[in-house]
Amino acid sequence: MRNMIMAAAVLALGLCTRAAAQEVTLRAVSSFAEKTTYSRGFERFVERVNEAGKGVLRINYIGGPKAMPPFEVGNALKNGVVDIANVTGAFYTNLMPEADAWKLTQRPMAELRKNGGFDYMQRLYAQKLNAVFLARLVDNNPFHLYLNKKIDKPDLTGLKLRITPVYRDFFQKLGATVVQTAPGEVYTALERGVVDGYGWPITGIFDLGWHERTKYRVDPGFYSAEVSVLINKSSWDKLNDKQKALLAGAAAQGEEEAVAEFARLNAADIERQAKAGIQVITFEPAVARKFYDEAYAAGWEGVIRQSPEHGPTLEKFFAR
Ligand code: 173
Repeated sequence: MRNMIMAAAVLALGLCTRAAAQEVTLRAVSSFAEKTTYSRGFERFVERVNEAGKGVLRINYIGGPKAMPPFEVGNALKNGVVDIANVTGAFYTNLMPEADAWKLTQRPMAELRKNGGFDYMQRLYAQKLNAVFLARLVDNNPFHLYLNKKIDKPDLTGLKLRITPVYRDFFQKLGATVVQTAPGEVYTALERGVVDGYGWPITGIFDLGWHERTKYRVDPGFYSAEVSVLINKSSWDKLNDKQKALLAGAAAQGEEEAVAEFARLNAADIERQAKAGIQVITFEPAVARKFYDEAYAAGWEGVIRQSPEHGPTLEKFFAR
């Protein structure tokens, strides 16, 4: 009898160890088109995890907006329809309006991870998105206004612009009429003249051919684009320490690389835009300064209006 119990115990232990050692597969989507600027950092993250994670953990990258509409990615992540998402805060403001505040950070992520700002957001991700924020893979990458009609001052009255929540408050404050679309609809909107321009970061307008339909870029840029890798909280909690360390390691590496990577990409696309004949609209220094400051003022007003509870605290952590 004693031997049988011992044998059963050994067997059970063996099964447990084997279960714990089994490779886990996580389903992932990106809210940006595959192999374009805002998916590349994430695709590098996936490659690193899958390379280092053989036999331990595998990310099954299902794809971009062809697999799932960008504005539905937050919901799919929250509900566990996918385990991992590459997505920007503006695409899930319906679930977590505070996520759009990442665009307003004026401090590096390394500092936010120390000053309490990151931890504050991480709690909101758990509460509102049932998610864990792993890494910001896009940073140091300003947004711009791109136009097909010339302006000589920061007055957007009479212009119809393509937006996401990133630009809404700012462009409206300057008098624009706005229409929200996913990135995948921008080309057609420009082609048909449905919009006179659009908001987008300094990089990536070549990915979907928008340079063919863009006459002007307005300088200066404003804010700092954010795209991050998130994981469903239940999926995360089920992982063992080794699996968690694998994801956290690749995430940390990606976040560390973002600032320098985008410094390089920004410079390259500024040059490429000039070569493509896109003209730069600038304002005199005092007007440019006001334009820039108004962007932040409108941005924070918007965040605080949508989240009176958390907006003011986020401003203290994020702003300079
Ligand atoms: O313009 C957008 O679609 C948008 O909000 C965004 C955010 C981060 C990176 C690129 C685009």
